[in-house]
Amino acid sequence: MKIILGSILLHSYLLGNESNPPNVLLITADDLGWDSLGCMGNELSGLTPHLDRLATEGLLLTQGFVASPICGPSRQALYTGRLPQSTGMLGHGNQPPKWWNATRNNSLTQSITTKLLKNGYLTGMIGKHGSQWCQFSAPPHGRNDQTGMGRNPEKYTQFTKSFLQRAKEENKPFFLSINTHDPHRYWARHPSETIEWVKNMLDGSSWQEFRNGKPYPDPETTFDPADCPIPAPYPKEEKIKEVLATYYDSVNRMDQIIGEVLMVLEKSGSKKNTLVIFLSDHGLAWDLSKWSLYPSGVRTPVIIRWPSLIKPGQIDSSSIISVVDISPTIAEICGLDELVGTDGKSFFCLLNGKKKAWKRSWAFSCFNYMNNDPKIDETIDAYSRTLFQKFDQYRPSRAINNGDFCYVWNGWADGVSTLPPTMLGEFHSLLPSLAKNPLDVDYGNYLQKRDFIKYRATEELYELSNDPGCHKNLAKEPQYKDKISEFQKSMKNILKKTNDHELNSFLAYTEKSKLYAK
Ligand SMILES: [Ca+2]
Repeated sequence: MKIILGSILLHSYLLGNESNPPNVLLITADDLGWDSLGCMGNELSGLTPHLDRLATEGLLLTQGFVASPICGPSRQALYTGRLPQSTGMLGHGNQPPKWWNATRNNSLTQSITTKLLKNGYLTGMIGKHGSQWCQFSAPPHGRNDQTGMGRNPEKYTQFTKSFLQRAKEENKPFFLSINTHDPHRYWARHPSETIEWVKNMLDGSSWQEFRNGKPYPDPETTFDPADCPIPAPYPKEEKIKEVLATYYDSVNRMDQIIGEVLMVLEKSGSKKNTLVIFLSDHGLAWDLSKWSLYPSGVRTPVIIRWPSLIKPGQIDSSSIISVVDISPTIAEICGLDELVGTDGKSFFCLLNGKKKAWKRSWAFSCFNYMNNDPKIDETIDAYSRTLFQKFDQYRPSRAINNGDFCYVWNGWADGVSTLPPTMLGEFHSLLPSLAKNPLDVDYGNYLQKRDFIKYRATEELYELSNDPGCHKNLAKEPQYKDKISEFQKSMKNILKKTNDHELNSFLAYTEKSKLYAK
């Protein structure tokens, strides 16, 4: 009762004389690196004009972290406010795994979309999926033919227009989730982005052809590779710039889609009382980013605009937020009671100028599965600490990021096990040819890096102020002993609190490492 009353009071306070509850427009990018926006410091001219403008109209939080560097679990955490170990949504394929279901259940998990729907909101979605707990007022527009494979601005504009119109006709506040597939691979004009591939993706559906014969236009930009910044994990090589130019073209097409959707919102007259939130689901689709727990894999900008409350032009570069905080924040702003079992908390205080009240000092992220094969899943009845040895798609890693340091524990990295081929991407395959004549003399040995990507180290620590690309692992350096203990303690706490299945394995590792230290 107390909570409900609190919500109502807060609601009235928030809205002042405004009698309508706020609308929510949640926008996600797919596989967008944290530093690939102009407002995040990317110097490529004309890259993301619409998102840069959105940031100037509201608050840019530069230290956001997703729960997992892979689509499925990252998006599940966004909508439920729960970490993967709490929902059992540990990766792609069969989820939760049979062994997870044997000891835990997720029957209490809630999603923000379902809660809003039950509280009178019109809820909708276009593009990449939400969560099994997400209910919408109408089936989500998720199919490739409905979105032009997530790359056709026109499809997004039309959908948004008719959705906002419906909200007006039904006199309801709305929650709309807009999800672009850009800049997910294939990046623009990739040789594998053939009409055959498109046909396969469209699964027999017909489409209206653009000039390129595809159901979406080529990006309006063709960035010059010479101008393209190289993110910190990668060597300064011409070949890297060449490939990344096509990524940046795809980033620009993503920005175009978002710009058009924001224009529809503005024209509808709902801009002032609509909370707009933008974030990425994880980093760009290369080794050391996607599938990795370094900032390049899990850090995301979070842009929030809400003219009714948020002062424009704010940049907050110090507050750490986790993706699991987003749904609790939406719930508070919309006057709902709290989501059950959430691992996050509302950061409303960061929006109304009461920053001191925000207590989060680090964010937890994890990786579990690439793809859990149903047939193999059927054969595994119980979790064991050696599961990763039996099944190369299970590669448990845990991380804590606090903006200054990145701490990673790879439970599978025993010096023998490797990442599966499905988690070795284009950068890994480029390295041998680059190694023949390496141009970046400061980068280190390219072939050693290739091995590192494949095998990793059990424990990793990076000091980001002088090593933003996470190249120098400090975990075994004596002067970082206290820092390591501090991170191990925080890790133990979060694994215990969330009943993480890898807790005992982590405890065994820390005990063993203590013995070695003696
Ligand atoms: Ca993704």
